[in-house]
Amino acid sequence: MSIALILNSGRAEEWKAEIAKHLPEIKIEVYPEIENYEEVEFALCWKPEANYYTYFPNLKVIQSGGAGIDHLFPSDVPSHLHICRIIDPMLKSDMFEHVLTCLMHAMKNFSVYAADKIQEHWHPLLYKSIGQTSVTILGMGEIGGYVAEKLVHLGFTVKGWSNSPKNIQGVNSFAGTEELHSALEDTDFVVNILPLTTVTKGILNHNLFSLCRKGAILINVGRGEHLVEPDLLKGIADGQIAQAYLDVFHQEPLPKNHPFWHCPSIFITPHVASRTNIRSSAEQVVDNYIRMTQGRALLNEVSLAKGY
Ligand code: NDP
Ligand code: OXD
Repeated sequence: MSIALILNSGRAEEWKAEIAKHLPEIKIEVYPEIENYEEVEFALCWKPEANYYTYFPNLKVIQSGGAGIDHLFPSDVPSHLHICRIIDPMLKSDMFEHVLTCLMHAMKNFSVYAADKIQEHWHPLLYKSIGQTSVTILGMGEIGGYVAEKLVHLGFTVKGWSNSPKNIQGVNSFAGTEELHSALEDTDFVVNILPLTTVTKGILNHNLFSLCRKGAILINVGRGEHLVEPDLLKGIADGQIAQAYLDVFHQEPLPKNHPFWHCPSIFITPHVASRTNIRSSAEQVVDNYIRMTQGRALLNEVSLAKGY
């Protein structure tokens, strides 16, 4: 039995060293340097190539190296394989810090002052305080629910939207397509932390923007394919969306000549909102490997039917 690491993240050696600390007697190989494909029962993957799961005839468990599993081609994976993902406190707290940074950057006009500095222009603006600011979070799962809770503690007005209603103190919960309108109306910021599924693909589009207050600000930390890019550019041109903070893109790295690079109202971070902390996440990966060998229930398994 062996573990294959199929990681297009440049972090394979780091993962290998951390897993080996817990499983010193197990063979851990970095794809494509696999001695015997038949020995592999467990694969830790990040953005593998299509059909990767067909290379290993005895594969049982596909473990995502992150929270999302959209990069694993879940709709193609045969149903006898199990897909698991990372749920880790560091993923949640780092995401909260990233979202808070975007919120405060916008509320306190820092991008305007950066431009003013180049012009040596002294021009005080009105700013928003936390108590005057409302945020809607799309996706109230492990990460979105945590971010919502922390923002409420800071004094933001928070609404959350998910498939099923949530009961988080201070958060106004909305569920399902029929309540999307209520979740979005009269909110200053829309933060997308949904998983990418066949249902959520393209959800950040013209229709959704038109449900928002004019001048709302979008923060997308979910996936690039949630966003219909031309609709955002049009929304910004029309003033419906005032600014967008984007961490994820259809194509990563964002291509050199992409219009987002040149739009002053779009702020770009290179998919760094919350990176998997390998040290704090390795234990659950190791635990899942052991559970698989013992035929026990796996941790953080996703539903192939739901796609998340
Ligand atoms: P979870 O699976 O825990 O939560 C998903 C949430 O989305 C749930 O609340 C779920 O509702 C809701 N949801 C799913 N589909 C729909 C739908 N069609 N309509 C309404 N709500 C829906 O995921 P995590 O919180 O762990 O992670 C979310 C995503 O964040 C990841 O999939 C990944 O794409 C992204 N991410 C991005 C990172 C970055 O650095 N940019 C880092 C980490 C994650 P319900 O609760 O009712 O099931
Ligand atoms: C994740 C990510 O899904 O980093 O964990 O995007």
